[in-house]
Amino acid sequence: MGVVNVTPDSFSDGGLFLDADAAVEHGLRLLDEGADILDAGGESTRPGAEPVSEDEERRRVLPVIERLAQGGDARLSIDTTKLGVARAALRAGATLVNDVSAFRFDPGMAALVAETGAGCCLMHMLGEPRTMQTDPRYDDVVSEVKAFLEERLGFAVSEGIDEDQVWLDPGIGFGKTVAHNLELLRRLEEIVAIGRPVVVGTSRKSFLGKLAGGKPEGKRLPGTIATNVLALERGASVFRVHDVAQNVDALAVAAATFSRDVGEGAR
Ligand code: HH2
Repeated sequence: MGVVNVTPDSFSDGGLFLDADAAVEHGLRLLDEGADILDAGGESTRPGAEPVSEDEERRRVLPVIERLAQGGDARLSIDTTKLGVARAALRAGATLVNDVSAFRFDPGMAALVAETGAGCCLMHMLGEPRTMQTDPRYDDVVSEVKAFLEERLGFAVSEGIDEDQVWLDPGIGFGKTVAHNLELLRRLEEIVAIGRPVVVGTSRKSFLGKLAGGKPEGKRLPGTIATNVLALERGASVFRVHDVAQNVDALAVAAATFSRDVGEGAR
């Protein structure tokens, strides 16, 4: 899943693709690099981010989704917590709603997903973006995230969403310390055991910088790849990344190794 941030303030690429032409061009490049899904978002969820109005969010993402949808066979995902934005994006050609609040901020989102037959990704976050990194605490982060995701999956199904349409995400970096993120990755199998495809989003996140001696966003690709390979081995299915080409190569090699398929080149 390639990230298309149509925002001025995303933590690693804010302002680069705010213009619709630049965002579409970026999306097409990510597809060319091997992305199967493009995840377009018009509101940053970085720690401390200020909320964006619905009108502004629609203005940013809709032209991008409309134009990418005309392009052909890419699966388009809308990264939003707002019902109005999700509805407009699904009409414009998106088929997946990536809601980092897991339908908590707007419970009506579940009915929309049910009605349209879209897919959804439900992610764990502690509270909300403005405050989530203020001293996050858990007794057992993995059990608590797992219980949250099971409860949200139950809510989605009770609202009429086909269980097969639901993906789950432990929400790396969303109200978690470095130790919490590492524990979630180390014990990812426990989240996978819920039985739905698991999405992981470690790409360029700050814990990778901290673990590598204080690297800035642009230098966190090696850390991103390390976590994605590990997550693949522990059963993750979808990898949300900014740097598609490099992650695709790393995951292809890792996947071939895990299945002991040496591939044509090595025979
Ligand atoms: N992370 C971000 C945004 N959306 N969605 C899912 N499902 N999982 C994630 O881990 C996730 C997400 C944060 O990354 P980014 O979009 O690059 O930053 P920003 O929120 O600042 O735009």
